[in-house]
Amino acid sequence: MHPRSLLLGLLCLFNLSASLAAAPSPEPGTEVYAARRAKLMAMLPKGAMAVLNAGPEIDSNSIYRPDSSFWYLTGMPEAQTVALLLPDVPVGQRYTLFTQAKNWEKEQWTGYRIGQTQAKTRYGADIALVNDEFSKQMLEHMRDASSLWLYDGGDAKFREQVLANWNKRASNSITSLPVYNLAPTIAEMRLIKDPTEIALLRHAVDLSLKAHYAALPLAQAGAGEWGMRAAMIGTCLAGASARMAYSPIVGSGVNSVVLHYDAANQVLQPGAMIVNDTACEYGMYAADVTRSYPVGGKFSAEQKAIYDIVLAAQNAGYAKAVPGARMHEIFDATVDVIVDGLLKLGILKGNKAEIIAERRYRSFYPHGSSHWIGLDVHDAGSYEVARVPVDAAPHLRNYAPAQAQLRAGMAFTIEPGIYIPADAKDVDPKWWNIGIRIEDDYLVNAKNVECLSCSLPRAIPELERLMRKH
Ligand SMILES: [Mn+2]
Repeated sequence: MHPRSLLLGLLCLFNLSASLAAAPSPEPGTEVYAARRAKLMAMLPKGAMAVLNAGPEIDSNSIYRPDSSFWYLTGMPEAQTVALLLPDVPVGQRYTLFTQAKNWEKEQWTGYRIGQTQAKTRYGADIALVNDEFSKQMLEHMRDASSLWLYDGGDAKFREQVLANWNKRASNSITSLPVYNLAPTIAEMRLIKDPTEIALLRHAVDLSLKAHYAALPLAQAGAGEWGMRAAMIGTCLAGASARMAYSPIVGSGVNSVVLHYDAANQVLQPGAMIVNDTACEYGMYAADVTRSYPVGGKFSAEQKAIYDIVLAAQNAGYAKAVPGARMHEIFDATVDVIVDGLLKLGILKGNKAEIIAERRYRSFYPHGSSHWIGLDVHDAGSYEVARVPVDAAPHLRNYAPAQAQLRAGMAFTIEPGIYIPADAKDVDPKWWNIGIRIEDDYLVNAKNVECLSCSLPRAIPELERLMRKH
């Protein structure tokens, strides 16, 4: 290697690591959350009262993660927190946080609690009370409220308690006292990412690419799926991820055709196809990135033939992804390319229009092309599904006829795939156990749609080169 190219290479490495320096994931300022709450409160009718729960502690074995919509409006990381929003009371009294009481004897075991002082100074609450106060306060404010907007964060017990009290009051009222689920309203806000969110999402994607680079050279015969998984988790956590964006999928051979295989306990067999669908969470934001390549890094003719179709499908989807485009146009474009390609290889047989109308491609392409990303890997926000037969399969209800139009600030994936299981009916065995998915993350800007993750190579020669580097 020429000394200058070595130097350039080192500089590139340095820049990559400098831009992803292992800083603790940032806390956006209280003004960011205050602005979101103000926007939400402006949408609520006069006399509304909104109650939000941070969500239950599900797993004592991992770091507590508050519900995404709760976080979106509060930035509060602590369990057993409830937020009360009263849009019509004077400024300075509209936002109450109910949090755990400070208690050193308990904190010594399970960690410092935020407490009521910091709930105000660090998290912007107008009023901060211990969570034991919630029931009493709730009843008091219910007397003045004319509608209830509830977000339970997945805590069914909380929902029942709040609803029981509201319904008791409503049943004794001569005017109607409606109760609404707040989730769709917050979801529509979350669909359009603000600059703070976009910065965090970009970082989550960049860190995820670093994880993929770490895994590529480990795809060697005799090694384990777990080694690739471990390298990626290690990269994410070393980059200050609190957790992965989702359970990593590193499936080789027979597991490459299983969409959500996450055991990662098989030995890599020479030449077997690997689907690696792994990404980091950063600052609560989830990336979602998939690359597929064979163990040892040399594509067979059959693997290459399928790979080229999937890559062409993804590019065709991206070509449709312009501001104003409807979500289903992306999916339709991927289906068109995949059906053409599989017909040409003789894996699908028959008439193209019939195959598409009967959705027979689903034997090999059983999922949608796209979903929103953000605080959740399958992020909140409607796809504006229309014209769906009542008996349609769930994935069709979710994706295929999605009328949602791409608007600036939306973030989503394009992830076509082809999966040919062993014993696939009427399919030449040479195609069996080839599973390939290519998934990238996209951001809608004012005038274009930007691929955030496409610097991670997708072309076969580049992938082969990266895997040989070992
Ligand atoms: Mn995905």
